[in-house]
Amino acid sequence: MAKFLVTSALIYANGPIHLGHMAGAYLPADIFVRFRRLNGDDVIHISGTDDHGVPITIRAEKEGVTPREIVDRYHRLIHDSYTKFGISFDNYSGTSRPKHYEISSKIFTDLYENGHVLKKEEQQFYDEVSKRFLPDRYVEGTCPKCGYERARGDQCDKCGSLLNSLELINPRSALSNATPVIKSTTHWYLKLQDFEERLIQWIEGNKHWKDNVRKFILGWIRKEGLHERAITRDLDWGIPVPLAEAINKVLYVWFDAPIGYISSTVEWAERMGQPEKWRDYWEGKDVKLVHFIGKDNIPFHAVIWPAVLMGQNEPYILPYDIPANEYLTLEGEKISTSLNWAIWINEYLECFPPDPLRYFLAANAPETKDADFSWKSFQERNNEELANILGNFANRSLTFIRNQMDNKIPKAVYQKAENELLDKAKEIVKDMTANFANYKVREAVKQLMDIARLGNKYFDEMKPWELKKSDPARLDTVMNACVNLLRILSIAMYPILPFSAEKLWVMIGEPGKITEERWDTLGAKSAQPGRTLGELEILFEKYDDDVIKRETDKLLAKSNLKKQGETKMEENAKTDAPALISIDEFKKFDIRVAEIIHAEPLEKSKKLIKLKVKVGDIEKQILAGIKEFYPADQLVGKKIVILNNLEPATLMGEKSEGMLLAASNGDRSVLSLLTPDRDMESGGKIS
Ligand code: B3M
Ligand code: ZN
Repeated sequence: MAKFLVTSALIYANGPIHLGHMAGAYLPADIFVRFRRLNGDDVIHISGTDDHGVPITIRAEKEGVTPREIVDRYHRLIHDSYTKFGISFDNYSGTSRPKHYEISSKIFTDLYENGHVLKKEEQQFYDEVSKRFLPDRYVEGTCPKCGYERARGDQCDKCGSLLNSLELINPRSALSNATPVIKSTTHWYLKLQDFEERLIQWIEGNKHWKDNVRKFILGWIRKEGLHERAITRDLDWGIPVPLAEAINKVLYVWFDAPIGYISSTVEWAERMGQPEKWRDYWEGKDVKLVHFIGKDNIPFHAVIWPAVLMGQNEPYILPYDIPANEYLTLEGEKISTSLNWAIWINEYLECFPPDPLRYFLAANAPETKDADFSWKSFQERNNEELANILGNFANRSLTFIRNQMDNKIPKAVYQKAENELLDKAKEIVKDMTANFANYKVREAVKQLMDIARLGNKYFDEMKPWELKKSDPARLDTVMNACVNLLRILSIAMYPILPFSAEKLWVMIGEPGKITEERWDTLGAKSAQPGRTLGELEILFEKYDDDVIKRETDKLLAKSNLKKQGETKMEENAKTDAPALISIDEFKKFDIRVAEIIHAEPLEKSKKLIKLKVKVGDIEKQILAGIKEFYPADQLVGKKIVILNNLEPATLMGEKSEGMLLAASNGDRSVLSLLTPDRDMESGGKIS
């Protein structure tokens, strides 16, 4: 059993949360902790809102309310979205609570007393219209590193550089739009250079970090260097700098925000009635501290925050891992809150359950490179994977037991097929362990579907509807195996699809809770024969085109992106729709009934079967990629449908003089040859 302190980034309490946030940090964190808990590890998941900084005060000024009102409103909304989306925090706090002020002041004081803080007079932008200094996002301008025109005073969103606002080209005040003047003011700086050697050694030693994080941060240090950085600001919203001479100065939001991880853990310990218990985690040498964040937060978590921790008197541990994700785009475009090009989680949840989106974001997680969300691919993943594969296996198995077997789990005498089926599933689950442990959720999703596919294949091969008459004892065994496979599936899907997993658990008649199960002993227990199944429900609803169109229309209607021209989504819609053809074009296709007179698998190929067919009086050879779906010897005598006038081709040294027509479902797990509905002569024309 290992011990984990898992944190998710403290999101600014200045607006609702969107699916990019979810994909970047919160969902991967939740999947990880749910897996860890099932694995029997000691884990707490800590987060909260980031209540300070310019993002909050700008919003408050725009609305003419206090920062407190903004923070309270969005803290509630954000927390509610997480809860409904199934993000399972052990504690959710906020950085404007008194405990956080106390701890942050102490952390600043330690650094100060240990000589790591420097006081300096510096030049800063000042807005003469609003009569204020302009920290961070109060100034915008062109990024000196990459030329992006909407860089903010503290950071460029385009290239990720941390900036000093004075470096901005063409600066303008976000308050009045005026060009600011430069004035001097006093600030306190954290001397990052004091920690240079330790930091670099530490980062270089963290070979287990994801490449995108470790390489990024080493490159960042090389480029930016480690020098002093201002950790105070001229603002009236924030934690007052705990020095008598610091008047009207607050701690920089990025200084106090990560301290929120500690104060939220302290709050948790107090809530547990064991106020010192937070030390077991923050000071436990055996504890793995894992920060889930988005890519733009890497320098703060991998350099500045560890430096702050290194400068403390308390024996805090350093981060063990920082599995930052890349970005998620939306319909091919960068998510933008200012242009309202985003899907807000609270709005999504008004129309859909959480699991389909959890599934999509897990299957398309931006783990090592950017990934995209589109409503169309959401529909495909939901309908073709969740509903057609996973949901379908559960539904057909449990419906059969309900309708044909008294709704009770039958007893079993397993034969080779059942042992193989369940062993294979357990083998896959074992492989999933390493993927969950290494934040490779995309891989885990594929494996989950593989288990469900095994189930469907077994069901198809065993043909329970035939066994009902021919061999009722065998039928008992088969359906018992299906329930046991569903039992394994429920546990395996729980980290990603917790709501559906719990539903399925009840449907297969399990009396306890999934969370009482253990990942490592999964499959050692089995479904109790004789137990009655729970009420059957549809696990995953399918979404038809109307629903998806409603959502894309909604997205376009509320966004300002459209005003800037056609979106990629609209362009794609044009090219995606199959082009219309005329009846004359269709007439060019010579489609005919053909009779298979000979079939043999092509040795050298995994997919191809060599067919001899008769089309009227003519015999021809066709190579068909159906080996995985039909044994060659069952094909002879079948009447099929072919495209007769396809240009001949040579495949693997064999000629092919036509194409057989077949239907397949989206993931090609099932393929079905088209055959005429009535007996037809070969050569019959199809029109
Ligand atoms: N609030 C930035 C963000 O929301 C910042 C993260 C703080 S994590 C300690 O992306
Ligand atoms: Zn830039």
